[in-house]
Amino acid sequence: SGLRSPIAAAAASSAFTDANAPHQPFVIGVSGGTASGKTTVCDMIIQQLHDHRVVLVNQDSFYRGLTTEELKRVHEYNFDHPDAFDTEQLLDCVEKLKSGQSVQVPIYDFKLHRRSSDSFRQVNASDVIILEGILVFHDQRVRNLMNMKIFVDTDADVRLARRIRRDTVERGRDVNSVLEQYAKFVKPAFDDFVLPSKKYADVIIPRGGDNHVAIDLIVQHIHTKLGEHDLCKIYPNVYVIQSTFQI
Ligand code: UZR
Ligand code: MG
Repeated sequence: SGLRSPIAAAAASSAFTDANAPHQPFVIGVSGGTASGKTTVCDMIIQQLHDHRVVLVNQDSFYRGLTTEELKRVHEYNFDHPDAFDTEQLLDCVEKLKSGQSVQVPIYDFKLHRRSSDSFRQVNASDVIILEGILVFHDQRVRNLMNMKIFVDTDADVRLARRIRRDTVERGRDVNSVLEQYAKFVKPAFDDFVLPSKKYADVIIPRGGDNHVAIDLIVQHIHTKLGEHDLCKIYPNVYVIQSTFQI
């Protein structure tokens, strides 16, 4: 019968390992101050990863709905504090996605400050999971699920200008209330919680979505990582066998 080729041997021995089990998705965390360009960076990464299944999970989806009492004093509510999010639920969702299960992500309404009571967004298992939000690096357990952490670093004046435009146009606010909220909550929370979490980043992108070179580099890296995954999946023992066979 003769010697089998290393590849055939690898394929045969893979029957004893779980070669058909899907590899774990690659989890990317994208953080940065409000209106820094996080969503734009994520969209650009997703566009360039068109040959892979990518899902985007936004930390905003995990805002706790406000109680009627809190709604009466919405101007005193701190949406930029880590406690404004249901981090346990976020953790649970990302853990499930990482293990290949699909999840139901809540739908949050920025105008009503409430969660939709009857509808969810179904998110399916995929190759890449991108977790985006101002405080996704805050909780160590969430951080530990990430294979790569990106911090989008944009000047505060640029962010404030964008924030004003976005909140008035898309989220139904008036300029004065946006500025008031910024001074009272957004800026202090950035200094206390967001900026200190920058130290956990693997990559810091200056100028956000304008930085095409940084995004190209990141996408190349993800492609390399996913490629390694795929090779291990098809030939889980190929490295061992290559070293024992004389070709
Ligand atoms: P991004 N936010 C609201 O303005 N209203 C809500 O009901 C929930 C959140 C804001 C929040 C934070 N804070 O600065 C921003 N305030 O959404 C985060 N004030 O969103 O990462 O897209 O900037
Ligand atoms: Mg955004």
